[in-house]
Amino acid sequence: MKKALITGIRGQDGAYLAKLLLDMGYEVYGADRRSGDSGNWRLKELGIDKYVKIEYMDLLELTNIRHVIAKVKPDEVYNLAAQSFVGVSFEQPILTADIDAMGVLRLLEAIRDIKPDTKFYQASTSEMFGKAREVPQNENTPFHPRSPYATAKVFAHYTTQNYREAYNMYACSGILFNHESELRGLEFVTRKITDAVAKIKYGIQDRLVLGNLDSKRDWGYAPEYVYGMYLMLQQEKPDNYVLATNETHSVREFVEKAFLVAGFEIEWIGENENAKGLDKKTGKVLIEVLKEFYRPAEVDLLIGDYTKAKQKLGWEPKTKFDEIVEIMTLKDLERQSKNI
Ligand code: NAP
Ligand code: G4F
Repeated sequence: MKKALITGIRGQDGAYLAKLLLDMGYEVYGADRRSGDSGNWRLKELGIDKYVKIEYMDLLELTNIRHVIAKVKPDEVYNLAAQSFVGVSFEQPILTADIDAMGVLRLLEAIRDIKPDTKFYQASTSEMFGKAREVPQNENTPFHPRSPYATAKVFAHYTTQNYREAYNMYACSGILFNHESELRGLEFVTRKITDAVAKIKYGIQDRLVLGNLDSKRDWGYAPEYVYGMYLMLQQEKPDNYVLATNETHSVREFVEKAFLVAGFEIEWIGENENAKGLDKKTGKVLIEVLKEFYRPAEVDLLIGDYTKAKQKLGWEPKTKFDEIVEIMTLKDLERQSKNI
């Protein structure tokens, strides 16, 4: 039985990856920084909270990481833990760097010292491309990070690559474009939208307040992306891979589609920060824009080229934009109808 240690087990990707590996017969250990039982909702929704072995581990604490690596002796480590919200990284840049950059170095050092044959996956991100130098972006596109989150992730990405080259460790980096699901955190724009649409539908919320409606993302479906992470660790040699859909859509399109799923047609008036979205039938304002939700530096357009993952891993995205919006909105409508 293979042993996997997943950091960030209680996050969106951690939960889906734990389910996938358990289904494959792995013994799954989850690193948890003691966020309490309320943080267990994803593992509960997937029905796996009883099957994951929890180890208390915080990426800020080197001795703690060393103890867990020595105790579990994992075959594979998937490092998904991060301060993963770009917006907050502008408010907490030092904490973000400590977790997302130095935390990875701590983890890699512990593995190198204690169990160097461990296969390691690092959760890199399309945010590293930032003010993108080319469209679409692939594994060789230069980085131009636009947030403290992205600069920390660039450090972690190069550190992972360096441990591969310097110490011959099996260390992979998955450069994943945005991936969403019913288990996405409420702070991210997609789930913020689908949750609000459902609450508006059931009269619990009056309107949805957003930032930049015109930024564009390459949104895929999270369960498919965690399968890509697993595939990366099953190859003969470690490498970097982009996972994406090669399609891009704006926040505005996401809003329109999600409201449509709930039976509202949106009509826009005004531009940029003065934009408003009205219910075409009643004229009621359902969407407003607030400067507060804009970022000091924005990533305007992301679109990924997953050719290498397709050729070398046989990985391809299946669920595309319309279906993702529908799945997420229907799930939030169901949650509101049951008052969950
Ligand atoms: P997420 O839902 O925000 O989960 C992140 C997890 O990291 C949370 O469970 C959190 O624990 C944990 N964590 C935070 N700080 C920690 C610390 N100091 N020590 C230990 N654990 C800590 O993120 P996600 O969407 O699943 O993303 C997984 C990873 O992929 C992240 O590294 C993210 O940056 C990266 N990524 C995500 C996407 C995407 O679109 N989802 C795309 C590219 C890359 P608590 O539960 O205690 O808060
Ligand atoms: O949903 P977001 O917060 O995701 P973002 O910044 O793209 O980051 C996510 O994907 C990355 C992969 O590229 C991950 F590395 C990262 O960990 C995270 O999972 O914002 C998406 C876009 C941004 O351009 C933002 O400015 O939506 C825009 N937006 C507009 N209004 C908003 C809002 N974002 C949020 N969170 N909230 C708003 O009200």
